Amino acid sequence: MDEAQVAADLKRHARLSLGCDRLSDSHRYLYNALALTVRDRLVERWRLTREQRRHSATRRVSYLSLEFLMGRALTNAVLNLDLEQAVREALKDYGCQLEEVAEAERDAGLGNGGLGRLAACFLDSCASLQLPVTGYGIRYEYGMFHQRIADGQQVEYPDHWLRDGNPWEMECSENAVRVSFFGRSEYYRDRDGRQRARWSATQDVLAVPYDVPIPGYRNDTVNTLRLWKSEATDEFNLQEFNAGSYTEAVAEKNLAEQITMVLYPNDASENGKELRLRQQYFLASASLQDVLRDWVREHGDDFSQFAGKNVFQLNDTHPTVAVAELMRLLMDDYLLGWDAAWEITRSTMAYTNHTLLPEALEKWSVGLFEELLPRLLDIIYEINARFLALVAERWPGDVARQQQLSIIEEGDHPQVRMAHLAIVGSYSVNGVAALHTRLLQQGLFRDFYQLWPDKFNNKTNGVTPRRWLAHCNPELGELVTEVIGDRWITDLEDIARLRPLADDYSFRARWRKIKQNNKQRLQQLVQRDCNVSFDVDMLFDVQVKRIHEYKRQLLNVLHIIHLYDRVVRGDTAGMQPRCVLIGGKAAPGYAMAKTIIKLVNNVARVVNKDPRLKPWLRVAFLPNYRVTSMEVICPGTDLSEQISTAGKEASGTGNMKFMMNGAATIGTLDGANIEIREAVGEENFFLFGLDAAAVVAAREDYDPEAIIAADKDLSAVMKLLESGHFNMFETGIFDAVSASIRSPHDIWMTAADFRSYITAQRAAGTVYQDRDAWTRMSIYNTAASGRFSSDRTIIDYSDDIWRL
Ligand code: GL4
Repeated sequence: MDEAQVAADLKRHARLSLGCDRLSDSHRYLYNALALTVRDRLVERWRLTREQRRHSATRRVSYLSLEFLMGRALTNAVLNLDLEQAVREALKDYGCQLEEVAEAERDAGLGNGGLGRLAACFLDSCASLQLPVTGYGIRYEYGMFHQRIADGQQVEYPDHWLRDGNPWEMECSENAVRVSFFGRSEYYRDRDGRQRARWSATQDVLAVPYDVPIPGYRNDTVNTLRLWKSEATDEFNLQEFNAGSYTEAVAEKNLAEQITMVLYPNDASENGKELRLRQQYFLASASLQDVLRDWVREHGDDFSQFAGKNVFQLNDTHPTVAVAELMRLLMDDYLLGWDAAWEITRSTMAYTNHTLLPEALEKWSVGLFEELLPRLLDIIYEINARFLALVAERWPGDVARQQQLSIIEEGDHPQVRMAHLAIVGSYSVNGVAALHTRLLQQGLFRDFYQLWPDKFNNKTNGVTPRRWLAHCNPELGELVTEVIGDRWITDLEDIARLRPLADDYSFRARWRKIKQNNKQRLQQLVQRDCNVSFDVDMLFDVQVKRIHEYKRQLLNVLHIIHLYDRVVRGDTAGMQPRCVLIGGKAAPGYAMAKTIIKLVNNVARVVNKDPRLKPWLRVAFLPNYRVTSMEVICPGTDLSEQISTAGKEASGTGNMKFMMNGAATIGTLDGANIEIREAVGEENFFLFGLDAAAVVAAREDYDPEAIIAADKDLSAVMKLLESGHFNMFETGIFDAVSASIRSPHDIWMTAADFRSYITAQRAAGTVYQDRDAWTRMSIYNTAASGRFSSDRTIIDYSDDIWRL
């Protein structure tokens, strides 16, 4: 029945909503008409979900994140609403495939990488589990930059993703709130003689919410992602207007609107720009005001039950100024005393840490805070004074400990340590994989752990099996459903029932056929975007993720050069032919990461143009890696590269997507790799390298020159790299790369893991040559991926932290 209705709605939206006469002329119009058609089916469920929540007594969660890497919405909504049949039928009238129409949608790239995509997977899981969780984020006008490769080098282009309109957002101007900046704190006594504060002479901007529907999987629940856009307030113009400068007043609009103009493209490194702090405060303040306003609407100014009914989950330190902002709102606006406000704050805030890298730990200069957010700084000082009194009680006379723990880092340029503010101000601190949480407890946050052991907990990451299996790998999904039923889609542990089928010859043959089809799709993508010909009979070896030294794309390149060297020397006995794909963006200011991209491209060019290499090795760098490319990449991958220096990758989530789609992993004992290996069994995982403890120990007397000298393969690789073989008319461009490998201070320890990496790669190649053995391993990987569903992660958050 819905088939006819979908077709009719499509036609109606084309005519009445879009004013378009000939839909079939453009996929863009068809996409928009289809998006509106699907959206219609969301809005009523959305209203009902909100309605139900209003009358329910449960706690609600606000997930605060500067990043939500959503990717495309249309196909996701079609899957979750079970509209595929109807939509395909309706599109026949236009001679169109759903896949083609879906291509017209631009990725919502409001995030950098793993951290932002995790937030997106969490939203899908919360809606699918029908949990009352609202995402709060920023509606960046420009998302993650578009990457092109020119002459082997990354070039960034702005991502104006909203240019053609966004059918998935609903502006709610009636719910706009004001956010203040600058000005000063004022203290006064109220009528009862109580000391109070207010923030005066501020410059305000408006935060206007845009709501995005988040459909659960076939359960009629539609949750909300609320994204804030900054706009100028009206009185701005008025003041200036009266002063006779109307145009200048209108120009002020720009200043206010700058706040949400662009996503900062740094992953796992801070950049300390003032505008970034404005974004953080803007998000925190607008979101908290929104929740408090709702509360007051229902309960008046009685906050006694507030903490029992609300949680704010802070996605890394980025929104952590929320700790101080909640104090301010409760005290200055709602007139609570310090103790009552603090009790509410420290029992509603929960903090997730996503990295141990020191360069990513946010600190803001006290001077900047004082100017931009003076009232907030007062509150932070007071929180710190009371906290340090506690520290002094616990460790009397231990001044060093006070300095280490203090929220304020003293010195010539005092700084606010956002992680310390987050830990002090919240009731839960979690890491994102078992090893990562252990390292937080024993290393970075050791003193805090001693003080409050019960605050700390682990929540191993996960990814949504809807997007990352059912949607992106429909053939495999259908095979799985055929043999074990479709329960896995909402309860991924059930996929373990696949395991015995690895012994079934004909099942393996079908599994293999699907992998071949998916490799073909990937081969086409590589042909189109890289102009490199991959061969689906070769092993597809893939590393896609942000380019970062700790992720060691460089180690991968050394392996490629080693294979090249072997082929050129004629040492190909037992060698497995491979296609190596590398993709990812470098932060625009990260010179070494950009050099690594250039190196991959130069090596690829030398390899691909040499006819001797053609039967053995092909290499491509995929430009503009994003959510939508991963949807083609992970189903078509044989071998997943998870080769970070142990102790550096907090969790990883790409590793989980690959595993779910039947790739084997070559990896270090880092992040969630450890748990992946435990789940699939060590015989089905290509392990190499130093573990986290050994990395720390080896650093003491690390001597890469000696390692290189003692390893003739590595010597040969370094020689090729340093001979200019890959940079003929570009003298010296890779000097920094080879110098870093040779440096005793190379904290990424690339040379240390070279030999065991090469050995593990060989082992993978050998297993691949045994088709049945490899297919078994592939099936075992998918079958063991149950634990890595974000549904499991969210159930853990819900049980232990949110207590929903
Ligand atoms: C990250 C980690 O680097 C990554 O390992 C993890 O999977 C992800 C989600 O928890 O968070 N931290 C930062 S910062 N960026 C990330 O992607």
